[in-house]
Amino acid sequence: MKSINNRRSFIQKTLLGITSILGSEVVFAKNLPKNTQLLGESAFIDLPEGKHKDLMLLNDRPWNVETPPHLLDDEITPADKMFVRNNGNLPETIDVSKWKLVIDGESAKTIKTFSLEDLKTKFKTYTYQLTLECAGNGRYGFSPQTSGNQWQDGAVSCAEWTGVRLRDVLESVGIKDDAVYIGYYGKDIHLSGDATKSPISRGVPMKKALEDETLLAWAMNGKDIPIMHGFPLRLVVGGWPASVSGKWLSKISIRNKIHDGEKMSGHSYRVPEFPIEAGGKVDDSDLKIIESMPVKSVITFPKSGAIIEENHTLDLRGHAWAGDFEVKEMMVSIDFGATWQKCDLRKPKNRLAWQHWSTKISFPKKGYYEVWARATDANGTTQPMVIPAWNPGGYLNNSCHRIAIKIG
Ligand SMILES: Nc1nc2c(c(=O)[nH]1)N[C@H]1C(S)=C(S)[C@@H](COP(=O)(O)O)O[C@H]1N2
Ligand SMILES: [Mo]
Repeated sequence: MKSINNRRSFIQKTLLGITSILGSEVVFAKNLPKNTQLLGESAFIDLPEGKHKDLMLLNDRPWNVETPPHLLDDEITPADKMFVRNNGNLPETIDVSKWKLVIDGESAKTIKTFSLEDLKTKFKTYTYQLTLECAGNGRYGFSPQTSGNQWQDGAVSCAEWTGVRLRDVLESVGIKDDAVYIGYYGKDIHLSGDATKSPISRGVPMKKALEDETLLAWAMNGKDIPIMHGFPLRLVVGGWPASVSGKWLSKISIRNKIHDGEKMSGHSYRVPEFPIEAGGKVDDSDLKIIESMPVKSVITFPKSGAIIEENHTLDLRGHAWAGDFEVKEMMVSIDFGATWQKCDLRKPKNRLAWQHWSTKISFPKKGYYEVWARATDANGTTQPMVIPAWNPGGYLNNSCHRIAIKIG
């Protein structure tokens, strides 16, 4: 049995603003300009246990931590460098021997309950590398700013997940012909503490739920899933907003309609059907649920700000991914997009895994440069160089990743 230390925020806030940090009075709090965060808000708070010290803390209640791009350099993201996005508090205690997964719903032929042992012994086990990107990754780029965590470039991971196919388990329960969607429920706790509320309960259409790579996973990178990432059981759905990959999984409902759980409506994970002006309003009925994530890439080496000797060839590398699709071409530019050079691009280990790219570049003379990276998917869709369509939730910013380089 694991008991979990649910950290409390050290920041005391009132309607007027922040009054204390770590129990210390903010003496000149009344002079702090509106909407200004104190530097100290994150400086005194430790990252969650086991996380690399250079991850960036966005929030501690709930935990939201992102990975700077240069720490995404591993081919398979290790646990200590994996971003964390929690909508609620961690489950209080986790007893693996008593953990149950319930399958129910209007479109389930019966209701069945599985222990972890049942899942491990009654079904075939599969391992896949799966890319999980938060739909809000890149939100910091939108102007006007939208509410939510201001993720920069690092709310993405690709780990190796092991478990059983959701399809095999759902078929053993029986799926009625009118099934439309699945919805997940996890054991994390709503921020209000209200046990009747779920912090998040999302899902996917049956077609995605029944894909080979959609897993009920109990292992990540060959070990138990870390507590932060959903121990002991997680739904893992690669290529779609990571919010559909339910952590601390306790129930899946087979629904006869689009799942109506928490964060399936309003501005949550939905974008306008048609382009709107930045900062504009949009009717609820004109918002559609985000499905496959758009084509994107990241430069993981070198770190932005590297200073390189003149006449030295630079080895560049990173990853690229494109939701349900493969990436077919990877290019970089050192002249702000005027010309592009093609990179070596590897095939994915399996469908829905990110792809590794690399290249060597040389620079004409000393000075300041930026390297811009741009991926194109199998449909011919390319990453935009500027921030794409503004939307009220600040989702799907897949503009080119840029790093700064100085030569000489
Ligand atoms: N039960 C539960 N599952 C969840 C969440 C959550 O808050 N609770 N957050 C979701 C969101 S929005 C994202 S982006 C991913 C983050 O996965 P990670 O923290 O393992 O990187 O988990 C998803 N699954
Ligand atoms: Mo997310």
